[in-house]
Order: sequence, then C-alpha cells, then structure tokens
Amino acid sequence: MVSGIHDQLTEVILQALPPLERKWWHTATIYQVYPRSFCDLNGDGIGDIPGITSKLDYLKALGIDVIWLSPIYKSPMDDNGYDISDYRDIAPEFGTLADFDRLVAEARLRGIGILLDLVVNHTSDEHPWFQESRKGKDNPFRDFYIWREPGAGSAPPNGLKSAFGGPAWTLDEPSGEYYLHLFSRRQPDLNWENPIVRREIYDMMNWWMERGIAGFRMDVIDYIGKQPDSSLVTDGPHLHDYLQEMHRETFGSRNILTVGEAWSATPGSALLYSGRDRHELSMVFQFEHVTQAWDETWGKWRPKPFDLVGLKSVLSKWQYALADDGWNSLFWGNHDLPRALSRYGDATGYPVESAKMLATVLHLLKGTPFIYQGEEIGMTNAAFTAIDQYRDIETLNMHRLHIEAGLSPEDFIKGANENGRDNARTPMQWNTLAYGGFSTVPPWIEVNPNYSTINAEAEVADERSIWNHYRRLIALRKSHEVIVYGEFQSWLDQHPDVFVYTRTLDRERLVVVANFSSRDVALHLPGELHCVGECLISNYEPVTSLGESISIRPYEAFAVLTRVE
Ligand code: TEU
Ligand code: CA
Repeated sequence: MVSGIHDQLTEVILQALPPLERKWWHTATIYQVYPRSFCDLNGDGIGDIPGITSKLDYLKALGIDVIWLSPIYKSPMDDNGYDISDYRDIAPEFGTLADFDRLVAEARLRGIGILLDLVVNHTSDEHPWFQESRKGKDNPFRDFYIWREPGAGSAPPNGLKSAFGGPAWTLDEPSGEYYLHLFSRRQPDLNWENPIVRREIYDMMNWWMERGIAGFRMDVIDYIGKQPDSSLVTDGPHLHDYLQEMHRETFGSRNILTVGEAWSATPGSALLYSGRDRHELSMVFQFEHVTQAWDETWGKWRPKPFDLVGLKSVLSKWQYALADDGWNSLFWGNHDLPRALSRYGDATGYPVESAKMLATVLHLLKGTPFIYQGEEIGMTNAAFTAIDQYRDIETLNMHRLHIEAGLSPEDFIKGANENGRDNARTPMQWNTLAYGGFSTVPPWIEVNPNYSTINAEAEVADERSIWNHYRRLIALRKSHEVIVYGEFQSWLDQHPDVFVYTRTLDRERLVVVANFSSRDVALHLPGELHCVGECLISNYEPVTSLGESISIRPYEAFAVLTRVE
C-alpha cells in the first residue's frame, strides 16, 4: 500500500517535469577562437577575421559545429577586446564588418555557426556613452555608468576591488565623483538598473542576430545585477529578472545558443540560469574545478598541487546536479586559463597519451564540450621566463602588486608560468614555418618554440594524433545518444589516480576509464562494471572487456559500450 502511494507520487512528479526538450546544441561541439592569436592573414603580427575564414576547412574537418569568437569589436585593446568602444563595428586590426559577414556566410556553408562574445557588464572608457557620461553630472548619459560620491577624506566609496588589482573605483577629477570598474580602470561598469542601458544592449543584440549569428557567450554575466553600495557583485537581486527580460526582448524567439560566464555559479544557481522553465540561458560556464586548485591567499599565482579526488568530486557533483534539469558546459581551458595539457596532463612525459585522455574524459561527460584553440593539437603553456614576455593586463598588474605585497619575483613568474592568461594566448601553431605559420612577421606575443614538433599540419597528417582523437570524439557525440543523454554515475570516487564513470541510456551503457597518472595502475572494478562490449575510443589498444582486475597504463583512457539487462 505504502509503496503504491509512493509509486503514484513518483508518477505525479515525473509528469510535472516534462522530458528534456532536445536542442541542437546538446549534440554540438564548440571551438573557441581567440582572434588575436589564431591566424594573421595580412602580416601585421595580429590575428584577424580573414585569417579565421581561411581556416574554416581545418575546423570543418575537425567536425566542430560552432565557433565562439572572443571579442572582435572596436576596442582600444586594454584587455584584448574585452573593452569595447563600439558594439556595432569591428576592430580595424581584425578586419571590417564585410569580413565578418563573409566569415558568417562561409561558416554557414560548412554547417558552422558563429557565437559572439557579449561583453555588457562594462564598456571601454573610449565608448561614446562613457565619453558623454564623464562630461558631468547633468549629462543624459551620466546614469549609463555607476558614479558615486567619494567616501570620507575623498577615499573611494568603499573597498570593492578590481579583478585586475587595486580599487574598483577611480576618481574622475572634473566632477569629483568616482566611477566603478570591476576590471581595469579603462573598463567602466554599465549601470544595468537603467532601463535605457538595457534597451540599448537588447537592440544591439538583435542587430547582431539579424546578421545571422548562432548565439552569444556572455562575459561575466553573473555581475550585471551588482549592488555596489553593499559590495555585492555577483547574484544581485535582479540578475535573473534581467536575463529573463533579455531572453524576452532578444533571443527568446530564436533557436540560438547562449552560455553565460559565471565564476560564482553553484549547482543551485546554474539551475536558475539554465533550468528548462526559466527562460534565461542555455547553459553557464562554472569554474569550481578551476578555483578549487587556487591558494587561499595568493590565488592562482600559487596553485595547489593537482588532486584528482577533488577534481572528480567537483565534476561529478555538477553532473549529478544537472542530471534532470539545466545543462552543463564542459571545458578544460579557455583564453583566461592555462593550457589543459600543462595543467591536468603530462606535457613532457606523456603529451600525446595525456592530451587524449583529457579529451576522452571531457567529451564523454553529459553537456556541451568546448575546445580552446590549440588544445586539439596538444599546445602547452608558454614557459616565459621574464615578465617582459607577458602581455596580459592582469598578469602585468598582478606582478607589480604581488611583488609589493612580498611575493618574490621568481615565485610570481612560477605562478604566471602555471596560471597566467598568456599561456593560452600564444599564437596558434599551424606548421613548421617561421612563427609557426601564424604570421610572416614577429607576432604581438611570442610563439611557443615547440611549434617545430607541435603543430596542426603534423597533427592532421598523423592518423594516431591528438587531433584525430578529438575528431573521433566529436563524431561519437553525433552517433551515440548515450553520450548526449545517458545518465552519469561515477565509481571509485576515492581512487587517487583513476576516474571511472558510466553513462547509461535505456539498455545501453558506456563505461569510461581514465588514468590521470604516469604510472601503471592495477584496478579492481566493482561487479556492476564487468562487461564485454565495443570499444568506442582508446589511446592505447582498444579494450573490449572488463573483469575483476584490470591493468591500465600511464594516462590510458578508453570507453566500452555495453548492454545492461
Ligand atoms: O573574465 C572574467 C574574469 O573574472 C577573469 O578576468 C578572471 O577573473 C581571471 O582570468 C582569473 O584570474 C572575463 C573574460 O573572459 C576575460 O578575458 C576578461 O578580461 C574579463 O571578463 C573582463 O571582461
Ligand atoms: Ca593581421
């Protein structure tokens, strides 16, 4: 009787939650291009849009569905384009609107969509809105930004800090007021409480969608509801109202992909952003697997040693939390993070094996995978030895501040070598020509000298390469529903070296086993995992059966597709 009621209740709950509507981006793989460092076609040392267009066949061969472009808008490039001075034009060093339209059209011919980076938490200080705003308290654009009276003794209004170091407030002498900038002083924060600001942004988004883009990646979107007077930056009281309004006013009626960057995201807030009845975003980027490895005091400049048990617990937590609602994004790297292979793999001892292992683990999880340019050919961290090789505003600011605060220059460079943003920003390595074929002149940032062995041309040609492994994984997601929708379960959570998880859909089950260490590991598998099946992918010889004890080699990873009765 009791169980009868329970069954009825379960039935009611299941009916209340309709099955997940299938979306094109569930099976998609996204490739991030950092335009400045991808391909320089006109020989000025800076990557450009015609350069990206010239590489579309390369991306098509890899099999990706969408290109996320880091910002290409007009910008003084204080933060490499995350400081926009005109939302409706292209930076001249990257090309023209005609070049952009051609990229969209050529990509579409190859079945590839273009995702734009929407940077609307702040603009450049050279944006006409800010130029007007700073003219005085009575200017009609004053309220486009966040201005406050000085605190006691003309100090900043409060202690809010910029992500790039120092106070988040800068005094503007003529009016005697401070403006807010949660990033550089050249990136003033927009005032989202002003409905005219929101209207301008929505109009601009619609303008780009009319040009045929496939969606938006939204920069620090968790900041837009900030309440600076109470030092509240993320998850402000109106954040989700704004996103629902944006959805209504812009992309709600279109079949596009939206992904919000949200360093503050928790599984709970991710369900608010991406829950099926929320009418907000397709998904968010969360960063728990990144920040859990940062030092409490020195942050990313003094990273903790790699800890697989911790990493597995974060990844699994997110898989479970968004199992029935919401959607995960999956990534190891981006333009702000170190190279995945250097961070999580073994770039010197087992570069090929560990790069393939990392790809296998990520691409067989539930969610939409993002590949950062160069990851698919095994590019590694920059290994700069002197501060003057770095270009990134964050690294250069933090260098000064950390040394003032007592970190030794050697320790800072060590931290920057591990976690600085320029690691991901060295030019794409295309071939063995000078500058890795990225440019014909010295690029804006040094090329990693390992381009002579690590480059796209060699990778594409080699059937057993990292690149070809990525190509297979991308194709598997298209041919096997269990990879897209299968239920996730992790096993052997406390094992320090090996990640084992399963994906189950109806009678199909995928068993994924991955060794994160450079040792041979003898593994005891629970009875539920013993099976015979088909090996979908591996980085040594194919594995088709799993028994009580198996032995796995350094960075070995494979997936066995089997049936459960
Ligand atoms: O990044 C947000 C952000 O918070 C990062 O700056 C992050 O704090 C840092 O890398 C970690 O130390 C986005 C963009 O991805 C980044 O490139 C921009 O610089 C930033 O916003 C400002 O637009
Ligand atoms: Ca160029």
